[in-house]
Amino acid sequence: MSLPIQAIQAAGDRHPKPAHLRFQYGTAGFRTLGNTLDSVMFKVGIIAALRSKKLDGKTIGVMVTASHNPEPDNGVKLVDPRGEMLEASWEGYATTLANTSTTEEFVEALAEFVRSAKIDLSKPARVVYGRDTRPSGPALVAALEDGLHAIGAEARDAGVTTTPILHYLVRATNTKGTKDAYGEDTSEGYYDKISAAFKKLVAGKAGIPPLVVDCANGVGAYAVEEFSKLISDKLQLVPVNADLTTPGALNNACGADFVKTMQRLPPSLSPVLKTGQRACSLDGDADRLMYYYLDDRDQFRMLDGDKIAALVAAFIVELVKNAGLEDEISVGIVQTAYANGGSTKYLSQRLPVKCVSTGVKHLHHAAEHYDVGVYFEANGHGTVLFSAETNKILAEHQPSTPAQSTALNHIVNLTQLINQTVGDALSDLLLVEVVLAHKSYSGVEWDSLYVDLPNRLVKVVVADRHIFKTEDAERRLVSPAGLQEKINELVRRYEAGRAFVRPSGTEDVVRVYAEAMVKSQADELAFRVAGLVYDETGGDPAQRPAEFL
Ligand code: G16
Repeated sequence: MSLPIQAIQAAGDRHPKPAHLRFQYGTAGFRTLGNTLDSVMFKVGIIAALRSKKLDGKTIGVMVTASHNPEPDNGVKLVDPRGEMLEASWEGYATTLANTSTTEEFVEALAEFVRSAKIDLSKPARVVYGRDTRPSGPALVAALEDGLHAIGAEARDAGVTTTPILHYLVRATNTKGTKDAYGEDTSEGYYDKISAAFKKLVAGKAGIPPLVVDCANGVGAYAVEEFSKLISDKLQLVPVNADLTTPGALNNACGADFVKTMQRLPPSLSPVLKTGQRACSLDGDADRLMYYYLDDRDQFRMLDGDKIAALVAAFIVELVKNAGLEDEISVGIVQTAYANGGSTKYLSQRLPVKCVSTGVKHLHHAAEHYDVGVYFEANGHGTVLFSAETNKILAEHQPSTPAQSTALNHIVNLTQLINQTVGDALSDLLLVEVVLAHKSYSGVEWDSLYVDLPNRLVKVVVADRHIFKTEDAERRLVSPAGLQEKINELVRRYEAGRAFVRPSGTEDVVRVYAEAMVKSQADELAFRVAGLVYDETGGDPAQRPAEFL
């Protein structure tokens, strides 16, 4: 069987590549201005179908989203059969195919790819796709559908949905009717599975205070509404920033990325949040979660991905011990260079901790090496993975006391509550609420697990971010040559100083992170390093941002 060249050619001509642009499958797929992505979407439809054929007709996911990015951006990423991110080698193929400049070139490159990747075209192609609420979404989905149709894929439209639900659907579809069945392969199945586990875990826990949820004016608002219908007798979710119609509102002065970067309350929450009350922010596709509260002096206190990891890991370790399984199941943590020095110190005194490059795909793979792998990026993106062996132990373990039996049940329910395919803001939110309810913690007790080092994140707009290359889990620059030495020289001048520079994989910027013993010093270090980055790339001195000291 061969490729339907004519159909691809005819449809491809309706989706020409903008001549001057180069696309790259980055940290989380292709991501750039939505109005430039038409050709990419068409090609991704075909690539997704080929990925499915390569994997014997397993269902592949396609999510159209730019997550935390501003509204004019959009993007697309592929989801592999177990709900995990696309295998790394295919990112390169996707980039090559997306950059073919004419339909003829694309068709030729496809034929060559099918040959070299040994794809059996007689296999079926199955794809499920969804999108977030961005206005550019429907047109991009239409281009994707053109690609899927041209290659004859069996496609299922999951509609407007969160990224984690799309990942769930992929895994649930592929495991349906097997011993690894993950749940009903519908959104309802997702909500039912998670809310049922939540209710079991908080059974008997009365008086959980209401939780304010900043939905970033994105698709998470729907998910909050759906969960509310199912769990409001146990936990009242109070949605704010659930405006899905005002142009430009998505992620604007709200959402998880705003909170993490600005380290302050979204202005829209000021009138809503009371002293001591906890609240949280989702991002535009509901895969990140940041918690926070106002302390007794009404100061903003942030509980980020590192704090979530510490809270959750300690809880699981305690349950494992109470279940009598501490000799059989161990818990490990995965972080990135953005993890606060305070959290790394606290966690590594208690558990094995590994540092990997930014991007959930890197964390996910590293976490798979633990019996229970807790991975969170500081930006609130993460989940917990239970290995197959751990699930087997949990299923076979015979508790010898009622207390052991209770702890075992709790762990089993956690495996159902947690969306193990990818970071999921809603599943993580319910997980945090379970732990807080069990520990009788307010934000204050949770926050006091360890003290964060003051830190600062800065974005630098440069002419070409691709000249920045890193090593050692992005903690050291190898290119441009000599820049790392200059950064080291600066860092040495600050007490508890640490800084690193890396190119973003989702925005056209270079990111600078710095921390130090005192906030003003962390800010100063970040801006000094940003100044070095700016100068290094030949930035115009007249345009140099004033704050880059
Ligand atoms: C994506 C990735 C995250 C990553 C973030 C920022 O998040 O899934 O793992 O931390 O981008 O990446 P970068 O610093 O390379 O821009 P999201 O929520 O935007 O999909």
